[in-house]
Amino acid sequence: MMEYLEKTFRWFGPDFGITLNDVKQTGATGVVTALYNVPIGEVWSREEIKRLKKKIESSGLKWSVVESVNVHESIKTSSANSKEYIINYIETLHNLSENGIKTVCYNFMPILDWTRTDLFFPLKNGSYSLRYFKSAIAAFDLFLLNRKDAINNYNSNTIDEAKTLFDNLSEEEKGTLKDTIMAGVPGTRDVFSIEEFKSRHAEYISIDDIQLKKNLVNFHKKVIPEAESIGVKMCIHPDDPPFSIFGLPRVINNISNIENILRKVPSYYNGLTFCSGSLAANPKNNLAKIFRLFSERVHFIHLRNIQLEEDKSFFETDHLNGSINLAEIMELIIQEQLRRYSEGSRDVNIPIRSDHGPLMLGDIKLKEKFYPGYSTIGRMKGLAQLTGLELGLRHKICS
Ligand code: CS2
Ligand code: MN
Repeated sequence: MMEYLEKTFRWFGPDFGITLNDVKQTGATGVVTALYNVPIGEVWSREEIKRLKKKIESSGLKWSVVESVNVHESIKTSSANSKEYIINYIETLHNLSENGIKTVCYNFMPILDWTRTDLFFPLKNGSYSLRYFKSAIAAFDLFLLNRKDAINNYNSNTIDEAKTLFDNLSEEEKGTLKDTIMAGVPGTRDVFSIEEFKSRHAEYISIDDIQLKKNLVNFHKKVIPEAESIGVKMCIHPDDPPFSIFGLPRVINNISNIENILRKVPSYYNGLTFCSGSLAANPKNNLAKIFRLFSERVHFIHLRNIQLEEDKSFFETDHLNGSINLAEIMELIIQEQLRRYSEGSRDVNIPIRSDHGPLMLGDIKLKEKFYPGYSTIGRMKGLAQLTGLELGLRHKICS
């Protein structure tokens, strides 16, 4: 079976260090992108989608996946104007579908997208990656955000560690920590101010995991039937990290929560983005088990590796080194492809991308250009490693 995975590369636009023409050299044939200039919640017009699609195609690539059509905070908190935002969301899906773009990734994380405490963490080989260090989160929460209930979210060890860490930071380092944690949505250079974050946080005062799940299922009840009718495969991205931060709820974070939520609106079009790096940050998550359970509804794959440190801390590593056995996951992916192939499915070439990559070699001096985690060479290396892994395993499985 020569049905390879569709290799893709996330592209944030020309201001983020790599051109579409360059993407072709990475080995990717597909582009993962979004209309980053449209404010979250507004409709993506058919014309603007068409324009970007044309640009991608004129470079000899395909717009494979949208990542992300972001969900407006009003939908997540189910506040007064959520209905309008859901209507807008559906209209965007229609406009994408009319342009032939049928796979849409999104997430349901309150306020922040992925969160890290260090965007320039040195690895042993001289490259840099991203780190999430629990005590640094606690230091920010307790001493910069000064969140009222923060003290209840950490044990005394973490609080002591956070205090020592904070006391040793210069004013400049405190600013960097704040800007790192408060980084907004990928593909923008926005950073929340403490005040803005606080006021957004206040919107979640009465929203616990149960309520957030309800709001997500409600979103699915409205959106998935529409997506199904126009053939758009929705695939939710897991929370990163997959546990509560700053007392905020998180619900796409483990097997039972994901199952519970996806089961409420059972549809092929209510799918999952399988992101190894996000899920693995909770060592209780069994990635192979999660993949097996949802494999039929995995419409998009993010592979990257992390090294788990002490409880709830981790840093990102090269794709083939770290706490995750990506060979095991790749084998399951190929088996799922075989199953789809034998059923005559049209979705055998599942789009995959190297999710993040180390900042390395010549990219190090260009670091300001890239969105953190999204430099060119490190992701290209990751994609090449994954492609080799796929080729070797496919040869083994299929011969
Ligand atoms: C990324 C996410 O950290 C990650 O795993 O893939 O930032 C992802 O782009 C979004 O959360 C998807 O909506
Ligand atoms: Mn991901």
